Amino acid sequence: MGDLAVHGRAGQRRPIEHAPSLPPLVGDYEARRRSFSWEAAGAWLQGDGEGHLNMAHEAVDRHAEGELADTVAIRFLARTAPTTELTYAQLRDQSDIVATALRRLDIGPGDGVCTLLPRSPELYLTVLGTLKAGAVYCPLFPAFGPEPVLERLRLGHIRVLVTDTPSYLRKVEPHRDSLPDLRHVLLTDAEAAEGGDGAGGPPGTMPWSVALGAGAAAYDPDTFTVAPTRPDDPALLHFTSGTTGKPKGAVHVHEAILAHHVTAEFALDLRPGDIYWCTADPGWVTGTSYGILGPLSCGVTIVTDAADFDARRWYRILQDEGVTVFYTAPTALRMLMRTGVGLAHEHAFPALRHVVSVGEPLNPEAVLWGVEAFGLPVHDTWWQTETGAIMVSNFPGMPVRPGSMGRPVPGVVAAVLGQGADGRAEVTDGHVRVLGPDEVGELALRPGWPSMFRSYLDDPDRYARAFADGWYLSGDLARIDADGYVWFIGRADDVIKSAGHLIGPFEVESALMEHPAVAEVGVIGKPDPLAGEIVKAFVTLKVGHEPTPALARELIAFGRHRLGSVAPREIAFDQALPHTRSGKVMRRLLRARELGLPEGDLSTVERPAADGPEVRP
Ligand code: 6R9
Repeated sequence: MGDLAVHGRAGQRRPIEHAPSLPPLVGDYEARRRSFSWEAAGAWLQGDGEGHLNMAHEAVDRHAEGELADTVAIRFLARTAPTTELTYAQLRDQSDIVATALRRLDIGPGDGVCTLLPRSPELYLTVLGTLKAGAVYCPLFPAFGPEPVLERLRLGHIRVLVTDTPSYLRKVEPHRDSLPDLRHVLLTDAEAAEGGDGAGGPPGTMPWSVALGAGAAAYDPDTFTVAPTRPDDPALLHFTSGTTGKPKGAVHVHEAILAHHVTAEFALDLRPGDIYWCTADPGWVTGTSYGILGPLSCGVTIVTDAADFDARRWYRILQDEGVTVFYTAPTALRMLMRTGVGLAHEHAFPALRHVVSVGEPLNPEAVLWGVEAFGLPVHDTWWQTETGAIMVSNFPGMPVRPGSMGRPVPGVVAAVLGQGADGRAEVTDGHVRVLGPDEVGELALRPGWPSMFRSYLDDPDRYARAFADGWYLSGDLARIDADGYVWFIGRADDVIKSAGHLIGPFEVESALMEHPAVAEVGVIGKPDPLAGEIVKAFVTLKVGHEPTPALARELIAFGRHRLGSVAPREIAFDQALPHTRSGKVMRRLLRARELGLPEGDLSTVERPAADGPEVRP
């Protein structure tokens, strides 16, 4: 697919009353790329002048004294309660108080602090307070069941958990004895008991309000100091689930904030004055890097919503809050698409300037739907828990190539490496093969950006295996075209080998997505005596379409017409596909279920696949 010329709002289908007043920041990508160095970009960091650097200072405190002091840093939309706000100055003071409260609980450098919370003021304050105390912040998906919670609390040697009473009682309390490292549980909804001295709530817990009250009483703004952390001291711990085995804890350090900042500016186009909405779950790496730290470092106003997905509510937020930059994920976009573009057109988004996506392949169909719904193409970004920040992006102002993830962030070197038999990069005598334009192999990056993970917690071997010959190996297959655009093929684990062809699931899924009845697709390889594997597609339908054998036949013909021999041979209709909590279609699980294999680690599954009727033509 060719370039989509997107400069400003030219070519949109709907009239927009207000032209955008801000030209994109990146401007000339080539010039930015040539002149960029991390060292020079580091001049943005304030530090304390003595070699110390703390993320929370760079994200918040640096704005709390100057022109942005009274700017709203975060607007909290609640399900039913009224909206609340914190300015940059208030966010600084309140996170100082949380840091003071944590210190009073004897929490300091290196200690792990977890949240098991929905998007709420307590979550944001815990993140910043933890960093200010020099401790390490670790988010958990609020919808996690007991097992993944306990496993991560144990693996992370977590000392403090901030959560609410129902979550605590159900997920943690019955196993508290097996968590010797867990010293404090702070409950955001518990009340202090009458005449309380910290009591209230279940035994072994403390109301958040009591801990905070003690912090507030001890807090002196004149003498408070942010922990003097070093640039490479641990700051964040993000668990990412392997396809099998135990979750990996990727450790990030304080200087990562420079990459969060630079990429939030380059790829998300953020600057003071922006109203920014990131829909990522706070338990996911995106929720931290671009739900909190990156955008605050740019001095924007963040909008957060505590409610679950609801298409009408989302359009209303975009419209009524005057959102200028919207960062979301392909599943969310497909859920919007499923309700039809008419609902989008009942609203107006004159303030919206940039719509961005992350987390899994963005089908060309979704890019173009953005033009229809918002008057803006969706811009894709690619990165991983391990990279900590966006590595590849369709930059604002650069022609978007629908289906491509874009080009490397200035300061990041990407390459595609030749594959061995297992689909991963082949290492011969310690060396890898760097492939040429359009050749398919494993996507690799030259380490050297500040948000690179520095270890997998307690697992040095696994960390070592992520590198070869000076490259970080992503585990994704891709190709890079002659103009430097990176095209996603699939996870190395998900690629299908059929009759001698290597088939990337993304290409097949994108082709089927162009059929008007299709809402979402996941494809897998199913063993076949003749071809090795054949492609099987699991399809959910848009509102108003019925799963019939005739439609299955039509989809197969549609796929064959577009894709030829790599088209799916079997179609199954499902009510819903299994997703991870960060919105990725779990092809591994579709395959395991299809083949009756063990399902492996399911801790991050968002919802089980409904046993929808399977229809074979
Ligand atoms: C931020 C995040 C990383 C994996 C990554 C890849 C997939 C992410 C993508 C994408 C295609 C994109 N992925 N962005 N695939 N196009 N734009 O997602 O981190 O949860 O660790 O997942 O997600 O497979 O390797 P994480």
